[in-house]
Amino acid sequence: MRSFFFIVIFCAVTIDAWSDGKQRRFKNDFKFGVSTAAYQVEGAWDIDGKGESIWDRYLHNHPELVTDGRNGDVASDSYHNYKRDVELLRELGVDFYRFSISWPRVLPSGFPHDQNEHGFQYYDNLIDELLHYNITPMITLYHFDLPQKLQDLGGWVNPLSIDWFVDYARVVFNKYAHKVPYWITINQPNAICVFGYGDTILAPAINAKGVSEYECTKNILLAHAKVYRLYEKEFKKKFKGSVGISMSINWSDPLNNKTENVQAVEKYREFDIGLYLDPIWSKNGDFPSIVKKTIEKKSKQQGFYRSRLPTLSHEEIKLLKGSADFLGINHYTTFLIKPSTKNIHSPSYADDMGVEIVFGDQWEQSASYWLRSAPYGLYKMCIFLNLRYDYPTMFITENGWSTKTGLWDKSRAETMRRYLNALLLAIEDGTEVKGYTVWSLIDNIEWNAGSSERFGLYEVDFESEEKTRTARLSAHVYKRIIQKRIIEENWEPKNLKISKPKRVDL
Ligand code: PNW
Repeated sequence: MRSFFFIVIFCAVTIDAWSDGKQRRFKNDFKFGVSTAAYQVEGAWDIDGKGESIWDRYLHNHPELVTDGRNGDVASDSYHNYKRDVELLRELGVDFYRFSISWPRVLPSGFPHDQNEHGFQYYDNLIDELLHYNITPMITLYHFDLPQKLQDLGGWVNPLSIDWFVDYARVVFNKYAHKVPYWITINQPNAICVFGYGDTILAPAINAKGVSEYECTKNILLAHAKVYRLYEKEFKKKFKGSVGISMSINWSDPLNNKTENVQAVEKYREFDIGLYLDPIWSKNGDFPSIVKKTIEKKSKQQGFYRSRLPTLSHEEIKLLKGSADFLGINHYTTFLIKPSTKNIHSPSYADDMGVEIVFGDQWEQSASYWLRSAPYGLYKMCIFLNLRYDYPTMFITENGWSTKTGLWDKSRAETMRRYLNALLLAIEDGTEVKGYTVWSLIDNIEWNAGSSERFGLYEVDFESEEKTRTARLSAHVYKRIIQKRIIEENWEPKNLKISKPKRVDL
């Protein structure tokens, strides 16, 4: 009896304070998957006719920027290991695999006149291997790796990029629309434009602050919408697939309840979420009016002759509105927001927002400086999106956790459970979410962080010739969740050959 009480009390404290301990279940049609991206896993950067991407160029020119010096030249070598990757997917029992196509691997110069059959062969093989084992492919058309040749022409700030992307998408749809039911046009437009054009955090590291972020945003959203309309018009009837876009949406809360912080977070959400989602999901379309007003006013004060935020024409608003079958959400963490006190570069996106991000030090920290575990944020984000966009159909296209090396990744397993619990609560409260995707299947090249931050359910031994993959604890836990469709708080696999370190290795 005593031990029974002990167990009850123990369970109650291990469940999050905001949860009620009730057992919830993922419905049978809820889909589980894992994700990777071409540059981060494929390697083979110049093999079999692949063209140079902006990430090849950027990290070759700046090896000093990569934390541990490991770039994507070889990465996890999925180009040669795709069969092993599919074995892992089978072992996990996932319903789908989200991966991206490297544009310069299939169209080395970016344009459709010059198609690389060897490049397509790789994706033919991967897709056929997946289908053979009943794993559904979910393809991201663009995950950060623009052909360098197109960057030489201005990349996403050139309005012609809209046509370039539509032409590329047409080539890929022609090849694979009959085999692939889920399409994501672009991964994280906000990250591409803010970090790649307005900063040096991502390639192409243009750092043209205050102007290029917004030009890029307009073009990339229109590129997405035109590809959506292309599929809708020419492929949808026949193949019945869905096309969405993946946005980076973390939750944000005020640092504390001071009015200034509450106002700051409201502004932050308009810039961080509204700017990218309103044109597609809001009733009236277009960019949020607060964002339009703020940038217009600031631009005038700064001596610009027009707003740095480009306008959307009536036709463009129409094209964008409703241009997605689902909202892909890459959700990792929660940020705390306060008005900015630092002197920041003006003009810039950060200056337009006028807020500062604080990383909540009450939450467990991953191996990435920006990533802390705050699962309640996933719940709050879902409710916010439901209210603002009237219960959009969603897919969690990324959620994950970073550690250092080591197979005993208790922090990843635990974080995954807690985020999935939060998702179950959000579903119970009406969220229309079709599936959940772990980032990532395997360790890979975490952009500038190289291999110093590991996101894989499977560890990759980058030193080994064959880039050996080994299941971590979290792989076993995810497999069990997929099998049982419930979260068991303290479940651990029996007879696991992973030796537990004395200290949990974060
Ligand atoms: C995503 N943040 O990027 C990308 O889609 C992946 O390629 C990447 O490997 C993964 O997340 C892990 O970083 C993000 O600061 C990068 O909140 C940073 C943030 C979110 C997403």
